[in-house]
Parts: sequence; structure tokens; C-alpha cells
Amino acid sequence: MIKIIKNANVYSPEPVGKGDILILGDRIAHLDSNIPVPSGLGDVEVVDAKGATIVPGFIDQHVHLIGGGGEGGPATRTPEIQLSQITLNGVTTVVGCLGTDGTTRHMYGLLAKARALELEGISTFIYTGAYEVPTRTITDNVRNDLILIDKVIGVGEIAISDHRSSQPDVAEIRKLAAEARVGGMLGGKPGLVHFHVGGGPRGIQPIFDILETSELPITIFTPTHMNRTPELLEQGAAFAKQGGRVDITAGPEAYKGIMRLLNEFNVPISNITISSDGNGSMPKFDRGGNLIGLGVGSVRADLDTWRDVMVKGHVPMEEALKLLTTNVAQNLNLQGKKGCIVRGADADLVELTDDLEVNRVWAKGRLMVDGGRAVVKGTFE
Ligand code: FWO
Ligand code: ZN
Repeated sequence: MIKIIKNANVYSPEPVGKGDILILGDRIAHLDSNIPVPSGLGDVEVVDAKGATIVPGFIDQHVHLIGGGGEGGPATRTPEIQLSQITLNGVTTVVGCLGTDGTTRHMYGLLAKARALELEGISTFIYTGAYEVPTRTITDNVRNDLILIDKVIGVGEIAISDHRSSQPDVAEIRKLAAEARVGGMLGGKPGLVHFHVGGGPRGIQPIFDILETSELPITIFTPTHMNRTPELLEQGAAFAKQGGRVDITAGPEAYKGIMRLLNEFNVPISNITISSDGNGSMPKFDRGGNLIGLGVGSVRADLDTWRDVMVKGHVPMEEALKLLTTNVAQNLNLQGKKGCIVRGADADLVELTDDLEVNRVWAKGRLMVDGGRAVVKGTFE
């Protein structure tokens, strides 16, 4: 199928300016100021963007695809995600994970759901594992999951410095990281170690300890929830200064943490990513560890935080976009394929309205959202 999107104001995420995008099948084939509509090549769909801004489809590297939660007992297990909850927010690639509950949520279910969403139209990957160490896997270990299961790109979300973790010591998580590193190599994957960082006083000290007592490169670690506390943010700045990449959990205040990293600690924006924790639980505990509140994460938070960084943080669009496109693509070794509007990349595109809401979304060249409404829905939506 041939599509030409004409008169778009393209951010690749660099500002390309007004132009046309030629899509062949599921790929971006060409970008130019005025692409003529070819004849004799069968039906060509021409879309007029009328000058609207078009940005790369967003990549969310932390979504509880089959739900999570349970910290308040079975009635607090959060729901499985549906396709449109992802696409309506401009996200066209997700990495799925398990969380606290690695018992009633199983890696088999996470893999099946990732396959389902891929069949329904978006691009999906998963972390093997759950909070605990030793962690949950599909085969008998993390290394073999990375080598044998195509969708597995790393291990996560592994909990550290959290009362809900399995209280792993440095030696245990160093071994786990080593498995991910070698499994990633042998499987041709990034072999990421995606740590869930709790509010405990040690924060990401275990990661610094691993770096000091091993040959593991800092680039395989992508600690998340790094905006949870001011202390964690400061550790995150030090981690980024060493070349590490910190993941910020989207939410109403998240942009403030990003702005602190950028302005107070001079962290390069290329070392920061945003993810939503979509469909994961968002429990609140008091000092005694008692559950005093419970919410559910939403992929929508990605968009809200990205807008906050631009509008309230006065960060230019081409910079703020990186937090949810090229920086995440780099983590996933998907540079040039995802998170960018360049020849040969997947045709994952988001057309924005003037007030930065989602108007149209294409995933792998297929129109998924039009006029802010899902035109492609999940099987049971
Ligand atoms: C965060 C996922 C948390 C699940 O700390 O880690 O609980 O298994 O579904 N959520 N435990 C939310 C904060 C960052 C606000 C998870 C959750
Ligand atoms: Zn988490």
C-alpha cells in the first residue's frame, strides 16, 4: 500500500519543516518538499496534513500490559491494557513488564499479550522478570529468555530499595545483570536491566556498587521512577554524569524532576527518558508500610508530561520529543527504526492538533487513530 502524507510540519524529532512523507507498506520510504502522486502503481492514498505537526510515534518502555498491582490484596489487581489506551496517546511501541505480583501475573501471559498487541497493530517488546530476585522467566533463566524469546529485550522491573522487593543483595543483582548482559549479546538484544527503584534510603547505590565491582557497562542499566524523591533525582544526576540513562515516571509533577535534571544538574537531555507505568498500580504507603492510597498508571501521562516539559519547562519541541522517541529507541537498540521520521524507519507517526493533542496516529503505516478517535480497536474493545 502506498501513502503520501502531504503538507506536514515534520519533527523527525529534529525540525524538518514543511514536507511530504512517502509510506510504502509499513516503512517510511522518502521525505521531500513535494512528492508527486505516482500513476500506474495501483491505488495511492493521499492524506493532506494541512500544515499540521507530525512527530515520531512515541515509545513507552514501561507498561504493565497484563495489569499489575495487588498490593492491597486481590481486589486491587489492576486491569489488562487495551490497544486504544496506547494508540490514543500517540504511543506506537511499548515494552511490557510484570511488577510486584509475579505469581498471579505470569511471563507466559505477558508474552501472549505482547504478541496480541503486535497483531492488533503496534510494536511490542517485553522485559523478562518481575520485582523479585531470583526472578520470573519463560525458560529456566534470564539469559536463555533473552537468547530464545524474540520479544524479550531485557530483565525488569527488578525492585531495589523498596519494602516490596525481595531485598536482593548486590551479589544477587550483579549476577542477574551479568545474565542480562551476556543473554542480550548472544540474543542480539540490548540486554537491559530495568530497575524499579523504591523510596528506600539506599536508592540506586546498589547500581553504583555493581559498577564498582564488575566490568558491566553502565549503559545496560535503565533505573525507573527516578523522580520519586529529591534524593533519588540527585543520585540520578550523578548516574547520568557517568553516562547512565535515567527513566522518569510520567505524572502531574514529573516535568519538575526533568527540569531539575536539565537546569540544576546540567544532565544532557539524551540521558533522560519518560515512561508511563501504564496499567501498573500506583500505591501510597505510610511510614509504617501501610497502604493508604491506590491509583492506576495511564499511558496518557506520557503525553501530559511531554507537554509540561515543553509548555511549563520551555523546552523546544525537538528536544522534548527525544524523551519519548530517540532516547528510548537508543535504549532499545532501535535507532533509525523507531522514534524517528527518516527513510527506512517504521511508519509510526503522530499528527498533532494545534494544542498538542493527538489527531491521527499511524503505526507501521496503518491509520490507528483519526480525529482523536480509535479507528482500529483491540479485539474486544
Ligand atoms: C510504582 C508497579 C510503585 C505494579 O512504586 O512499580 O508501586 O506491580 O503494578 N508502580 N507496583 C508507582 C510509583 C512510581 C508511583 C509500580 C506496581
Ligand atoms: Zn515500578
